[in-house]
Amino acid sequence: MDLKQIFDNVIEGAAPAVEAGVKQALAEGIDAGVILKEALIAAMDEVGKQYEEGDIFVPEMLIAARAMQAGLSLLKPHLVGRGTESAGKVAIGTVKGDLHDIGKNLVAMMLEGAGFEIIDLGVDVPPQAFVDAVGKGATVIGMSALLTTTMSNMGVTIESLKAAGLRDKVKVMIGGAPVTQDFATQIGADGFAPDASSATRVARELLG
Ligand code: B1M
Repeated sequence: MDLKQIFDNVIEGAAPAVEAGVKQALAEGIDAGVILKEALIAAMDEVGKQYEEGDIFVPEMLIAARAMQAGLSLLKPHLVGRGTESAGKVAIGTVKGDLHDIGKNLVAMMLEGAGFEIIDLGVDVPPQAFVDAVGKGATVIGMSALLTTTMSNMGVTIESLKAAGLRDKVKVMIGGAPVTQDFATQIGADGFAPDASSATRVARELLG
């Protein structure tokens, strides 16, 4: 299976062809992590570039995202391990105003694979919902943001945790394309991860 074909089909938004390609690649023994990185994630990067250059618009971007998700769901069983003992409970969501969820879902999937229990708060998550998750036993709050206009809501959530007297009861990890370690330090987050596999490492480190 040529991974370039899966890459092209994601960009075209051809979900059935992406599914068929991913199935074939897996059957041929190509590593799920390689398919994810070289075909699916690489294609979304290209989609982002084309959008930025005005070659495609939001509908095309959305159709490509759906095709990516179709491929991702086939990879999930291969990426997620079978940990039995919980490594901690992570409440994860995309911050208020932001609807991007592919990266957040990928991070949740990798954390689940590493033995963490996941409370998936979804997208467009208001600060109070993260605060409420601490009451439901979350030991880590994971926030994702893809827009420069929504990343400030991560800081707002941290302030809400402080106001609720819960800041020292939970670790806060953040990530997403515009997020940096400097930004994490600036808003007082405990950890930053640039990608899904380092998110697992960071979550483990945060819980000692
Ligand atoms: Co949007 N979008 N989008 N979009 N979109 C971006 C983010 C953009 C960079 C495109 C561009 O201009 N090049 C741009 C943002 C510019 C900016 O803020 N400076 C943009 C824009 C402008 C918009 C709209 C405003 C467009 C419009 O309506 N005019 C709009 C906003 C809607 C909203 O949220 N309110 C919008 C809408 C959409 C769609 C709905 C069409 C769709 C999302 C579908 C979905 O998610 N279900 C979409 C998409 C697909 C993208 C791009 C093309 C791809 C995002 C993606 O899924 N990447 C994106 C361009 C790009 O990023 N190249 C773009 C793949 C994913 C695996 O990577 O999410 O970065 P990522 O996650 C990584 C890491 O960041 C990290 O790990 C992940 C895996 O390695 N990570 C974490 C993420 N979260 C983490 C959390 C952690 C740790 C690590 O700890 C908790």
